[in-house]
Amino acid sequence: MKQVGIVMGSASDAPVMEAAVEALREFDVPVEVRVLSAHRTPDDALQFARDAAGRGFGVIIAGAGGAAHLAGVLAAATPLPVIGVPIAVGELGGLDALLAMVQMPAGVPVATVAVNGARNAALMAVRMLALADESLAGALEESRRAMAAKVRAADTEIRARYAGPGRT
Ligand code: RP5
Repeated sequence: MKQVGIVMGSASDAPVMEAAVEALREFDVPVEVRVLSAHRTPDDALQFARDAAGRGFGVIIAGAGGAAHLAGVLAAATPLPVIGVPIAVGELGGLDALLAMVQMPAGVPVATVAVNGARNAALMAVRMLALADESLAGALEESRRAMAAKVRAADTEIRARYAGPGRT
């Protein structure tokens, strides 16, 4: 199975990005987790992106906060899909990172998820890999069924909790 690269701009991003690692582990998708900074170690970031397809990666997830250029820089140097996770740090609460990631120029796409949306980034990566992996597609369907079952159980519980006479 293709692996997923989970890249973050700083070790301080790890508490947010761990949700992506966890979600991918739920699906037994192999991951490599790195700290590579578009600003502090740009050569390392570019080298990782250039080598990624040849090393068996299928998708790269990139999380960064503030002036978040990491996902865009990686996307510039690889044909692989790059999913960006804007991380909430500092005075602007993640809006800075969200806008930096989502406003990519035409020709270099970054699929940006919500601020701190690392789990959804991982689930998007699973959906991408599942297109060419039947067993992963089956696991994804099972997980979607389990999620729906949980919501239905919550619906049953909430309906029972608030059932009773009321004004019509
Ligand atoms: C970004 O700056 C990193 O992705 C991180 O979110 C933020 C702060 O980094 P540190 O100063 O904590 O290393 O490049």
